Amino acid sequence: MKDSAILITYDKEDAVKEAVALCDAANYDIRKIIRQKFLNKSRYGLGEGKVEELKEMAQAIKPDVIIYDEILKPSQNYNLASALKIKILDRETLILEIFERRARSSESILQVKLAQLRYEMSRAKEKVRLAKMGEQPGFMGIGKFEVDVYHNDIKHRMNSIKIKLSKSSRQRELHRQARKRIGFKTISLAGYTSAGKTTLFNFLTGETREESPKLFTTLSTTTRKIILKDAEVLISDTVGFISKLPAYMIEAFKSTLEELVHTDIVIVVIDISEPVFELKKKFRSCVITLDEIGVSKDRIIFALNKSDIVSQDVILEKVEQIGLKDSNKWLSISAITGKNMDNLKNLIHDALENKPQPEKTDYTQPQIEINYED
Ligand SMILES: Nc1nc2c(ncn2[C@@H]2O[C@H](COP(=O)(O)OP(=O)(O)O)[C@@H](O)[C@H]2O)c(=O)[nH]1
Ligand SMILES: [Mg+2]
Repeated sequence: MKDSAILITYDKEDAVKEAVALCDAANYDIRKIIRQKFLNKSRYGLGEGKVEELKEMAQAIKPDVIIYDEILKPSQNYNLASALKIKILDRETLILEIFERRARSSESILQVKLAQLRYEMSRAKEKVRLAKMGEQPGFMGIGKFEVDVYHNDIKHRMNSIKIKLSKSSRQRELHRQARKRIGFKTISLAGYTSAGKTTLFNFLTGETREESPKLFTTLSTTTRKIILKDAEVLISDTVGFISKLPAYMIEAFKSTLEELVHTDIVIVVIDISEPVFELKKKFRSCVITLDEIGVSKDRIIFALNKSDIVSQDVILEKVEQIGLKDSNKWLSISAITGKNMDNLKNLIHDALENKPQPEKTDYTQPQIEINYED
């Protein structure tokens, strides 16, 4: 059973779509969406009138959580939670929950834990201040802690995770995971949130209605077996790239992408209906990140999705602008109408057949920093 949620986000179509896709990735069932021109009004993150409205709405809907698609200060979170008597998740907590759900290897679990502690650390001071003011006794269970004790405790936990990480066995686990899949070629869907990965996944898996074999359910809840031109292949939906990702989450994010390293083909799903500026930025960040984690270029296919709402001329123009013009590894598709799906399958099939030997990549090398923030 999914937990239910009321989602508060911006009054912009793209923001709503992204927020909905994030809630979906975290497995929340959205019962209601509140759109706001501005988020982060001082006391509650919302205007007081809106809070009253939300109170009534929450009484009727009784959601398990309220998801607030922005960062909330501890005081705002506390005020809103007290007013509504419901757990509040801000955008960063939501993203961390998604990573937590997706983390599989011990390294990935540690990376996510580390990011969660960083989140806590950045809020520790204010939490302690709130607790000390006596206004919020026992707030978040830290009322009895002194600021230094609390800080040191988080620091201590972070350090012990860092030590474990330095000894972790990512390579070994990845190989073990790869061995489990032996006998099957694998395809993974990557790309930004709301590009249409899940829609494409459902289209491709819905066609054959092949049940996931028991063996693979332990690998991932989002991996299924499909028939691709008479061959059985495994296809996985992945966590996806997230725009406005805070810098401290980047390692945790990358660790959730590790399954891509041993996938035969990565389909990067791109929302071609987005403005060129966004498109370029996202395209670049996908390509760089995949390269960093060790996915070689010849294993990537670009699926330019949502072509049902963009004219062919515009698509070609955008293809040129993102620098894909001379590549034969892209295709415009529509996961909704099914446009070009047979061609996509052919392209995947051919890529699987001609799959070159995996390149040797040293994953232990430090990686170049890139800025994922907008
Ligand atoms: N017009 C159009 N919308 C699409 C297409 N594929 C997905 N969408 C919409 O884009 C939004 C995000 O899709 P989703 O599959 O959840 O994206 P994900 O975050 O990448 O898994 C949803 O509202 C989909 O209905 C497409 O081919 N055409
Ligand atoms: Mg999805």
